[in-house]
Amino acid sequence: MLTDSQIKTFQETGHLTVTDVFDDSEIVAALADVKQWSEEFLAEMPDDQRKWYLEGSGTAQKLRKLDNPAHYRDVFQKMAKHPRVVEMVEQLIGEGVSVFFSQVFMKPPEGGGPKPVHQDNFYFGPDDLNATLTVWIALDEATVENGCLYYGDGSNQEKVLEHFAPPGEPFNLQVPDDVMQQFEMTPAPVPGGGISFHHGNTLHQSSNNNSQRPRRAVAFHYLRNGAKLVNSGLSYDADMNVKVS
Ligand SMILES: O=C(O)CCC(=O)C(=O)O
Repeated sequence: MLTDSQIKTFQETGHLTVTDVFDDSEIVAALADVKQWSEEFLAEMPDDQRKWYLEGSGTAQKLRKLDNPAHYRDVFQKMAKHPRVVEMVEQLIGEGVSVFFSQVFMKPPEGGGPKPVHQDNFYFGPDDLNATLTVWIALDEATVENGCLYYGDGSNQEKVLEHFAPPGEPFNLQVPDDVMQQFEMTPAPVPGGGISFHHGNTLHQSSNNNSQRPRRAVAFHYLRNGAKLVNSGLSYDADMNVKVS
């Protein structure tokens, strides 16, 4: 359960870190599943999806993400429905929630590239900007060296800003440089098994993995039941929705 002071921090800064939510055995099971799923996915991936899911070039190409773990994989569905997580999510966006989209983000050692500065609500386009919440769970310890998230404190109080996608990268929606420079981005390291929560309007990014260690994380994107995605920057498949409470 979140304290009043944690809820205040979330409301003021647009994000909140909570450590020690998942224990070692839960994280080990999640990482084993990521490994198995990645191998299956790579073996079956159609050519037209390579650009979306792989990064790097030639033989150094690496899987950068897996979509909808909360829908496809039992271990992740269990994490998304973990009573402690659901209680905290409901404290932040209200009772009765679903996960409409989820992603495993991978940054391999000395190879995982950056995620540019963006607001999730530009991607999602909800009719109520306070009805979405991202729960980002560190599967490895996330540090400045291996590519933790950075946040623009207080940017949750901004409107949804204009974003653009660089040529050939429709998945990398981002705010223009002059807008980005108006916000100081501060790192939010998270120990393995901890959570970084962020509001849909909070500007955030992650940097390269410059370390010898992987940086893997799962993000569950919750929506309060009854709210709708009406103006999404990308499309979200309603069949992937997982009702949580
Ligand atoms: O894990 C990352 O590097 C990016 C995560 C992100 O943008 C998100 O969870 O909204």
